[in-house]
Amino acid sequence: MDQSLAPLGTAAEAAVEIALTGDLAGPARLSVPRLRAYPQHTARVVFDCATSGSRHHTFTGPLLHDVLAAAGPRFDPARRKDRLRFLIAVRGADGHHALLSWAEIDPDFGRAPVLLALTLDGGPPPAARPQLVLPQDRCGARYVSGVEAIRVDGGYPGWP
Ligand SMILES: Nc1nc2c(c(=O)[nH]1)N[C@H]1C(S)=C(S)[C@@H](COP(=O)(O)O)O[C@H]1N2
Ligand SMILES: [Mo]
Repeated sequence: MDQSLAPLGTAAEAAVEIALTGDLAGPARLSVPRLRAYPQHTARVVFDCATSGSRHHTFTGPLLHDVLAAAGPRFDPARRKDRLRFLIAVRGADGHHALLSWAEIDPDFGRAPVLLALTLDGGPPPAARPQLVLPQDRCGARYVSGVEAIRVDGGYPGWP
């Protein structure tokens, strides 16, 4: 069975892009073939939904950290303290959005193996778009599906 988000090379797959913006050397539109070119990881997760209870799923996809690091966040990679200001906002097509800190997914800090999943239980995720997967979360609310945009921010608004 084809494990990709939508059959390779189809118009449906080609139409799926994530806008990646913010304090990055290379703001980009991420296509599914580009996301598939990163090492693919598997996460078997259990999360609790306030309305539907306990959910068990298997997701595969690239690490969010690999994808964002490749876009060149504007910090000095050699200085760990420089990364601590950075926030990551992930938005779904329905407007649902969640924040992560850079440190949460950074291998030198929280090391959370967060995925931008391309498959859910062997098929496509909802809306045939990537889904954010946070194995460290007990609750499912940050598992943003239908990911449409990711913004990386290196400044805390209102702070000098
Ligand atoms: N885009 C989007 N993603 C979303 C949500 C949503 O409302 N919109 N709900 C979240 C919540 S509350 C849960 S528990 C998980 C799993 O939802 P499901 O059980 O309906 O699949 O999806 C999350 N992802
Ligand atoms: Mo939920």
